[in-house]
Amino acid sequence: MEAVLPIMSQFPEIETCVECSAKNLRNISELFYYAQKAVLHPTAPLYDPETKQLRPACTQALTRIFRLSDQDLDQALSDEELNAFQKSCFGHPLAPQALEDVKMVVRKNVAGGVRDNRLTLDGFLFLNTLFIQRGRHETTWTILRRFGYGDTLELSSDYLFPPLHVPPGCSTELNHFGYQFVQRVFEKHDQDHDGALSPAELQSLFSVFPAAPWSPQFLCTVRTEAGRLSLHGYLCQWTLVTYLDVQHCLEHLGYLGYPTLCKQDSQAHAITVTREKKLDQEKGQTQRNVLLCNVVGARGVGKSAFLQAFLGRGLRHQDARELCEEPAIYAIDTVQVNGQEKYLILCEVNADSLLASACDAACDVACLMFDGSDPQSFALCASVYKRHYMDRQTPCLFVSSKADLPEGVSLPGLSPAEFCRRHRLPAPTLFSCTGPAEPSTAIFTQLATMATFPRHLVHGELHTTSFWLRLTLGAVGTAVAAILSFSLYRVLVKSR
Ligand SMILES: Nc1nc2c(ncn2[C@@H]2O[C@H](COP(=O)(O)OP(=O)(O)OP(=O)(O)O)[C@@H](O)[C@H]2O)c(=O)[nH]1
Ligand SMILES: [Mg+2]
Repeated sequence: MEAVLPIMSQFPEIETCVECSAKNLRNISELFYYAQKAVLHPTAPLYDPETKQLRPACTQALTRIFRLSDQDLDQALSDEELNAFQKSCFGHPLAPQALEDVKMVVRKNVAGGVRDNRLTLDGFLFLNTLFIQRGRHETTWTILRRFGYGDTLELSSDYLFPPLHVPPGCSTELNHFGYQFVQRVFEKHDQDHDGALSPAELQSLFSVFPAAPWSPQFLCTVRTEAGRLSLHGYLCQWTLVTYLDVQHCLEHLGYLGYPTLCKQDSQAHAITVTREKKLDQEKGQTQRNVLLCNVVGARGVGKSAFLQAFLGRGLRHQDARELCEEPAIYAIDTVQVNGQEKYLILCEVNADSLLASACDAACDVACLMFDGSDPQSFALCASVYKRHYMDRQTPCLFVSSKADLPEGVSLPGLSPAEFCRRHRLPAPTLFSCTGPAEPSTAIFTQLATMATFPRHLVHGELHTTSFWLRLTLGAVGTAVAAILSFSLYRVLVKSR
């Protein structure tokens, strides 16, 4: 042993030295134990033996873990938070005495390690240093791995991108668990409880990400309240990301610690993959809660203005001018369809690009926009319809924009109204973004309804009436069924 000690102090990377003998079977199991430990729970990535401090990457990872575990954001872990942390990492809470002992040790060794009987970040880091110095680095590794860190102390791609199978024709939505989780995160960071996140509060929410997950531009795609992000706008943003880019959504949920904090295998638990669109079309209705509407039209017809109008912003709205330096190509909000809330995503698509390339025109409903004051813009809309939507089952609505301006002189050929009639489409709807009041929302409800019941509205006005009739009958039917079942329930209760 004497011969080894100087070597050990010269080479700090030597973790353990065990004297053993195959002949006498001395320390054989210990040898394997320590060898295994050196491989599974190496000290080197965590701790620098020369400076006797945690390495920066380890401090960074533990700091993020601390922030995620600090539920009320008071920069310290209460007994409750410590227990929840302990439970998610090790499967069981700490005994009350053990909890007190831990705090006592920290109090003795670190000034400011315990504040108001709560463990601070300094205290938390000290505890982990102590584990490692006492050869219990597997404890720190367990914590790190439970929060998704791999051997290089980065969140592993297995953790950030768990497998999620999305067959073609299906879409992705956050489910009840997902919404509940992201709402909890919102409430945690809404420190002044005013129902909105200020830029500073948003910054604090983003602090567990390596970089801000959403560009500042996103405030342009959701409703805002005087430039601030309300819970509603925030949930819309999550819905949009989940729909458009589920891999990013999984990654973001991973950074927020979903699997650990919700005690699930992965954040795929928060996602619902919808059934194939073909099936929806066969059945004439969809179970999806998130619907996509392409807003297609020639340059300058008012597509961006239409998207902003959907978010309650007229042409001269303050937020639109302050937040949207560049127009966003998406807008998302909720719409009531038959008393049920649906998310509707509007996507601005330039008609030229749709005609020039084999660009994907797929959506749940198409809004074909032309400028009512410029009849020439209709031709492009009609071409897009014929090229992309005529043979599909996608419902289409022609919208005549800038209805506040005088109607343009009609050109020879089919008028928009005539075109729609020939193709058994609903008559063009007039729309305007100007005016002192918020733009009308009826058109967005109409688009969402068409997307929800694709087969009914696609064949035009005549069927529209019977469709609304059926909807009404459906609603009456539901009410009758509810009354019947209620009476039945009373009979059952009475007969007991
Ligand atoms: N009077 C009037 N002007 C409108 C209306 N909607 C949009 N505009 C104006 O029309 C112009 C073009 O509007 P945008 O919303 O940028 O049109 P766009 O289709 O997105 O244009 P591109 O993205 O360039 O293809 C702007 O100057 C708007 O102010 C409206 O309802 N009434
Ligand atoms: Mg635009």
